[in-house]
Amino acid sequence: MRKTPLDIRIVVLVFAVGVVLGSAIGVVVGPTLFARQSGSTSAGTQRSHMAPLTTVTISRSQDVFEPFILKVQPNTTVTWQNNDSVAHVFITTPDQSTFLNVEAFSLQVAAGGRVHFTFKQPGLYHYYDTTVATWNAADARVAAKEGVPHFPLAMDGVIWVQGPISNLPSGATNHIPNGHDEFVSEFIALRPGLVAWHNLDTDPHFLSDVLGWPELGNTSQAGINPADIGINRIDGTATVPGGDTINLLFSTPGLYYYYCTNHARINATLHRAEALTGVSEFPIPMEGFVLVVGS
Ligand SMILES: [Cu+2]
Repeated sequence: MRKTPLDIRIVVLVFAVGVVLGSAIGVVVGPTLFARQSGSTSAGTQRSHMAPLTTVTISRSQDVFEPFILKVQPNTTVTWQNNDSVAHVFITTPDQSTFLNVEAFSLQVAAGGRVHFTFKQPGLYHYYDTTVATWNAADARVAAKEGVPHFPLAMDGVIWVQGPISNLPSGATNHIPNGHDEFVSEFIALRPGLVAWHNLDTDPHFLSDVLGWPELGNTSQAGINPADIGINRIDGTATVPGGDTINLLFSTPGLYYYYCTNHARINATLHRAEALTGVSEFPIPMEGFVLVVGS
């Protein structure tokens, strides 16, 4: 027991020496190398289960971002590691709001290379690869180009920067347009409260969690699908005059990723919803996100 204060003093001394040496090296080698050095450190430490995950991987010949959803804290530098044999170009979607794509980015990463972006503002960032996916402006969705390895899954991804967002409502609505197998808003954000989904389509639609989140067993990813929303049926106009509405209470803050079990299925390897053949918006999956931000 008596050894403890001594150990702390040694740790403090070692830490102080490290800080002094570190700043000296930083001054000598200059900011460019220093920045690159910190980037490779974060990529290296993410192998540990306890370190926050900050890297998105592009595997060879897959044309998907892994993980599909990455949660980070503000001021985190995210690295995209391109293990593919071709370059990739990816940008945020044109969809912008107070919580979505607050800081737009456009990045390019060479084959075998890596690229970084530092996220300062809390919110959601939805991005896609412009060479193997397109932006469908009518649906405001990313769509996969035919022939990609995981078709109908598109090469898109979501970065969730956790933190407070001002002026969020305490309730929200979404609906399913008549004749469309999709939710009109892909992304919704609110303080803990009710979200109402109204079905203006003829046939029934369902809401359910996409299973498998948080993936990777890394505690830094906790908060993605923090509570089970169950399987919720919303009857269409063929059954209920005017279509049915369901209200779901989101009391636990987090990012909820859901899909319609009637018009999409879960890809268990990538933990994503993929469109079923024959649905109206194919290859766009009937999926959506609800961001619940606590105070
Ligand atoms: Cu549906």
